[in-house]
Amino acid sequence: MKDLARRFPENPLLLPKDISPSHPGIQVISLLNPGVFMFQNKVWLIVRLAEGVGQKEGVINFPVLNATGNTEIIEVPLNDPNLIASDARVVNYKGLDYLTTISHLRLLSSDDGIHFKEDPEYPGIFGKGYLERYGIEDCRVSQIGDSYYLTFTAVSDSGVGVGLKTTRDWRHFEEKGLILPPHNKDCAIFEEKIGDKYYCLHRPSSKEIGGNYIWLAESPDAEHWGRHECIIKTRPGMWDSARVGAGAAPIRTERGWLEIYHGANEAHQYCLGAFLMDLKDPSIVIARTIDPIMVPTEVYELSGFFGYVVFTNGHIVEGDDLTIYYGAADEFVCGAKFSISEILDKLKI
Ligand code: MAN
Repeated sequence: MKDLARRFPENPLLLPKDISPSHPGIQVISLLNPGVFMFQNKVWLIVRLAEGVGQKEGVINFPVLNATGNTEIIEVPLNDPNLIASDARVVNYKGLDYLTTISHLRLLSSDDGIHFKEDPEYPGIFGKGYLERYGIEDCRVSQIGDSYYLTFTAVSDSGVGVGLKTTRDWRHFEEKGLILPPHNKDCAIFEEKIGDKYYCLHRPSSKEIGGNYIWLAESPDAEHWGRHECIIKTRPGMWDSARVGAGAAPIRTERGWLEIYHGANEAHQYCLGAFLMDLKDPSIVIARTIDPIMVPTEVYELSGFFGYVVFTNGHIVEGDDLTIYYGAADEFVCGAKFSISEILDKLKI
């Protein structure tokens, strides 16, 4: 299917083998879903590294952080009747859910937006404490004034929620704790106030009544959130029928706040779409794309750790040019360019 994305010819920009694991005995399984920001005139990615141990025949391994903060590997025979392992990303063992990998975040920078490298002065950011026992994932970065707000998925046996840190220099971080409790993820803070309020998009989920929808919330300080409103739902029979979630911070355009979001169907196939919110009152959704603006089509999007996935939570805007960085097949980091006016033209009331 033809989409609106102009993929970088250099894709994939980063593969798991390009980054060293956090410690010996563990392997980088996937490199994915980078937050993106400008700092010191460079493009930076805050990339998710999902680590685990290579699979051995007849058993499944999954890592957890123990009470002392070290990674422990649990190994279970595949024929164990207490094991449910039908998704590459999660397993259920003795009634408890575990991830097959544990994620942390790494900082990489680039002068040209294509070649990225790590700098030892900016070390990795790891899950801390019992609410991040299964790791931290999929960080969005919003720049407000000279502060950067990092919203990320905090995963533990207590659930999946949204954590917040702030920084000015990427070396010292203020820990703001869990700002949205389980089950919640995909939180993107608007980069400017509207009136005297901060706004964010987020994605609470319900297994019973309700679903995986995009919500809007407001806050006096970008830390404490209230007045939640459900603004974007899944659409039966369409590419975004099972789940939808916000990408990076909404983009201010003349016509409204433009948000790039991911949607998945029941077969867990992830595409990207867009919607537009009113500039003064973002709870009003003015328009939404019918067809996806990006569909997995390339080999590196169709097969990998979890195939048929394009997922973005970071971008750079320069005039009409939108450069998104995205996770492909839950394994690689890639880049693509869009024209903002072309996306706006596809929006339907
Ligand atoms: C889903 C997937 C995984 C992720 C978990 C926890 O299962 O998005 O990649 O690790 O949720 O957030």
